[in-house]
Amino acid sequence: MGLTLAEKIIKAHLVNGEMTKGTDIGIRIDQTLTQDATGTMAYLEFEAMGIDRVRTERSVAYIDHNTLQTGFENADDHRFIQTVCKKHGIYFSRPGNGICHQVHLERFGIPGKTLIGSDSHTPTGGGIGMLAIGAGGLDVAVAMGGGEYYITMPKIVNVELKGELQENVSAKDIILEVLRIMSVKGGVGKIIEYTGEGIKTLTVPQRATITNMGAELGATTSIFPSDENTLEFLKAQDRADAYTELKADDDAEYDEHIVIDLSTLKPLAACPHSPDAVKSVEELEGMVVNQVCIGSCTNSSYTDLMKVAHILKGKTVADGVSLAIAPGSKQVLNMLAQNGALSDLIDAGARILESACGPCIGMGQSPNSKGVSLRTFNRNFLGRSGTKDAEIYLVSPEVAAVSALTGMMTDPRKFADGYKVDMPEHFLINDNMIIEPASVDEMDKIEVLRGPNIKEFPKTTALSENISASCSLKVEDNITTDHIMPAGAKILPLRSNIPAISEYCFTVCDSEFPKRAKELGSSIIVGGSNYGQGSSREHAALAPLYLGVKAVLVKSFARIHRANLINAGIIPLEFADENDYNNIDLGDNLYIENIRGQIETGNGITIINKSKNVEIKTNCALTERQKDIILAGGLLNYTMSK
Ligand code: MIC
Ligand code: SF4
Repeated sequence: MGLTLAEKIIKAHLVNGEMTKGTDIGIRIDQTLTQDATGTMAYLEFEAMGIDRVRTERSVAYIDHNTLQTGFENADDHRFIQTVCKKHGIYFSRPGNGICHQVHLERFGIPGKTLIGSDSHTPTGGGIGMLAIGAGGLDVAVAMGGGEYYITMPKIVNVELKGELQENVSAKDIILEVLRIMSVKGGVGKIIEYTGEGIKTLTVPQRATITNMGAELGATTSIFPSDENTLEFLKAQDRADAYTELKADDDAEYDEHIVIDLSTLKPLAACPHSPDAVKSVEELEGMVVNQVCIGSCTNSSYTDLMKVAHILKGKTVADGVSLAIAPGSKQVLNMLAQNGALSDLIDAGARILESACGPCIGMGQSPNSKGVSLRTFNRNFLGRSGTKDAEIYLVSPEVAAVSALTGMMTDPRKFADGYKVDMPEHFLINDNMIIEPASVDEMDKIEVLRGPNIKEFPKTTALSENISASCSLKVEDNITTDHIMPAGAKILPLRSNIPAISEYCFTVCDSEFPKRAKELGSSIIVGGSNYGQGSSREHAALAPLYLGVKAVLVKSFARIHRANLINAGIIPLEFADENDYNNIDLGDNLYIENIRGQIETGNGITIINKSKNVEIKTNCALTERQKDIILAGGLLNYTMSK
């Protein structure tokens, strides 16, 4: 039987386990990336491991999230990351150089290599045929130290693309269609592999839009073959030597098969507050729009913005609309500047932002009260924009641009005029904003500079014999990491200060939670299905850890968050019978006897709800390695003991 492309890359990197679906495997990691909001923690963890020099082929740190700098915190963190990188062998992409995923695709991505990044949209690299996976900071720190990365051997879903997109229907509409079909939890435990005649019509930036937003499916990653379009892209980035042709075997077998006919696809939008609440733009047409934001790691490529510039050229943004545009990288912004397209954007009334995440993570540009905002981004979770009652719709750059002109949701096919953006033969290349690490001889001379906001990684102890805890919070299905550990301009600067950031934990759902959890001392959180979807932020595990949370008991977990809980030493439990969700209430006294023994035996864990006098059976499927991590009190303790 032949192999899928993902299986081929896994096979070439397998260091532990066997490629049996559903079992744990350890893979060798060639490249890592971090961004600044998760990076400070990742490098503190790397330092704690006491390894001098990264052992990957390439590790890169990007500054792109915390760029608002309303106080000293972000700038101090940037300086810490810059110096730590210089010392330990990591390339440093300076603020202003662009969003990690966009820049990594342009300058570092290599087909067939493995990449993990402390950001959930790392699968963007699947657009050039990398096996690129989002992970928690600790996993990235371990990989930088040469350790393997553990995942559950995923099922492989084949999405076969047929035909060609109509004018002004775009790659964003393809991934929105996949989200409509599969939902935000449909990808858990799966890799999405794109094949079919239709992929030949898609450029690397278009493919990267699709693999990027595959994160919203909950998938382990998404991947396209590496073919002539990949070569064309790499050549234009002066990196033709990075190219290898890669594709699935003709007789590869997939676990699921989905066919999408590109020629019949229509412009789509994800409605508030979930990326899978997809409707056609036709259905929403005429809805008044207050704000339009174009950018983010999903849709800020040169070709996306050239299309936007063409639509806006010579026109003016509607009276009631504020239009913000953040080009994805310095390369993109500078190319627009040199060919005059930037002038078209400015002239039409766009507010040009720096090349960074910006409004996507609530770093400015929050909409007005109850405002309708169309965004080319990938997430529209409640409150993420910074305005809790705003209505965020996720759309393509084409929908965004035409709607900015009309002031209402508009189908861009009405604006079709035959214009097609050509892929540039040469991108503008200048890597002067990427700082190389010091040589091995020089590294000892580098002093790592730490600001007062940088506090140590919370220390943990080995797991106790019994757990006596109260239910400190009960939440519903589809809780995102933006609920657990909100971001935004006010809270993000505290990412390197766990005691301070913990004060905001779960405050979107319940403003009393941090205080209550601290008072209880030892507690358990209860939740529904797909708990922890969204970001890779390990702060969504570290803050609960700091507040005394010992276990999280839910109907089901999202992949990265579950791994982060284990890494933090918090026990991830799933109801054996989902009806037992109704047998626990806020404040109930819960008791787990001989928790260490129950974990070691691996037959599930029984919780006694003393307040209701009932026994609740839970599943806790841990691999031997994960058991050891939990028993040791987290991955850092476990790694250091080895
Ligand atoms: C996001 O899009 O939610 C983020 C901000 O990029 C996160 C990382 C973080 O929380 O720092 C992600 O996607 O992993
Ligand atoms: Fe940045 Fe938004 Fe992409 Fe996250 S999703 S990396 S915040 S642009």
